[in-house]
Amino acid sequence: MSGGVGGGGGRPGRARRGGSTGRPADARGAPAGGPTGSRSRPDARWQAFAPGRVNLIGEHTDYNGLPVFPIAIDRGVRIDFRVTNDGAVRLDSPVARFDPFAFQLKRPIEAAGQGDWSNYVRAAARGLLEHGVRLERGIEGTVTGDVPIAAGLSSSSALVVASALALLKANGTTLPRLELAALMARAERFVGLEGGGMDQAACLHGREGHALRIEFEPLRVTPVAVPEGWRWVVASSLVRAEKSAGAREAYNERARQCREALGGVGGGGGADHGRTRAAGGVGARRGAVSDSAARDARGDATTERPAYRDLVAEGNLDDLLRRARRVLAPVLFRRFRHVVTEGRRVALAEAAMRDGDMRRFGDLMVRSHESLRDDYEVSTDELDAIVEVALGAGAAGARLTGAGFGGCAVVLCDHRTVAPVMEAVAARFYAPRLGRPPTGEEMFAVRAGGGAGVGERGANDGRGRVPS
Ligand code: NG1
Repeated sequence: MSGGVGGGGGRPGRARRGGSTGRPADARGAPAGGPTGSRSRPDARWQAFAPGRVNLIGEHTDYNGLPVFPIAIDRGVRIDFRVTNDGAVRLDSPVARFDPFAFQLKRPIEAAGQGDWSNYVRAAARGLLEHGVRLERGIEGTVTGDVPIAAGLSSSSALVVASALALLKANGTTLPRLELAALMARAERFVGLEGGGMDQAACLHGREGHALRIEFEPLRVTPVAVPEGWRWVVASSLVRAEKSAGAREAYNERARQCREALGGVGGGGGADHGRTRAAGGVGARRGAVSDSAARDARGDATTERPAYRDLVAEGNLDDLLRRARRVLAPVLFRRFRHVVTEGRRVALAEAAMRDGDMRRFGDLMVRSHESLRDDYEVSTDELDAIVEVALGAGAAGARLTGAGFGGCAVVLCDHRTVAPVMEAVAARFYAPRLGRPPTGEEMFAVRAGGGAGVGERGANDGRGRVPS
């Protein structure tokens, strides 16, 4: 998100990991803003916290109705707030480029300009109101956080979810987590991204020490214990993946191409899908085929066409791909191949994690990256370089995480390889580009953390979680 919140000086009582500056970071990972811990909100009785996430495998599958396999991370977005009785939402941020804003819950909520961070809060409020939640009271407070922005770590959904939890608390009401996750996935589309439902579900269902298999239509979340000794490292490519701006079109184009490819393969096999028009371009039949996740997220009318899930479940993947190659233009075929093989890899990766087989899991991460690079075309030279250096230094697996187009890579190591891998990436990727070692905002180890919550500020347990 460009409009997310960066930095925050750490949550109260929470120790920062070594290497962190302890100050907020902008999307390039450089320290930004002031010493935000000093912006106290003595009148803020409440605190909402929502974590970012790192997707371990299952990329660009959620909006195609196929599973994903992320962890919620031990970094997130926090809103310290008090309740207002006039229905106003007034929020600020210690980060200079995020201007304070205000809007009224009792009037129609319009979008602010493209890239404006308030849109994520407006999206949450609109989503709740359209769902029939009565929001009589507003919130006034300060947003802080330590998820790097526009990095594919879902700072945007963390802000959406934290805002929703704050508004629900202010109005003395709650929603079941699954319902809220599906609702916020729809709501976040207000910013113009045809996204799936992974981020909001991961944020709300995070569990310490667990990865999350998330399935769609209906939304389901299954925690899977991360084996002892598995270590995750996140490394920024130093390139922003601005989903509220530049990367949005490329992302939405992929979603359109997937729908068109599905129409070609599922729609009887004889059609000339994409062969006579620019793939995913002006001629793409947007909305003509609605896959299950998109239906789930958008609440669209149902369609008789099979979903990706049905095609993958039909059985032999090679047969399916042979059929797809016959009927699809090359670009659409590659998009299709990524989606269906990635769906298969998620199932295999979950089995590898349950077996404690790091090598197998790592191999699947590498195959996922190759597919995202070659078939889905969302990687960058920088992401490829991080993956190559990490693997060369002994990592079990590495891949881009999130939508791509910049953002971060995630690397799987064991306790012995984590230090040499981080040293190699620092020396061979960051040093030539930055002329200095990376900060703890550019490369850091993450753990699978707990889910979002809201409660009294004093109830924070020191690890950023508050009771829901
Ligand atoms: P990032 O760019 O990592 O926040 C986006 C989508 C996800 C998913 C991934 C690609 C939103 C809010 N996020 O995530 O749903 O599609 O790309 O796997 O739409």
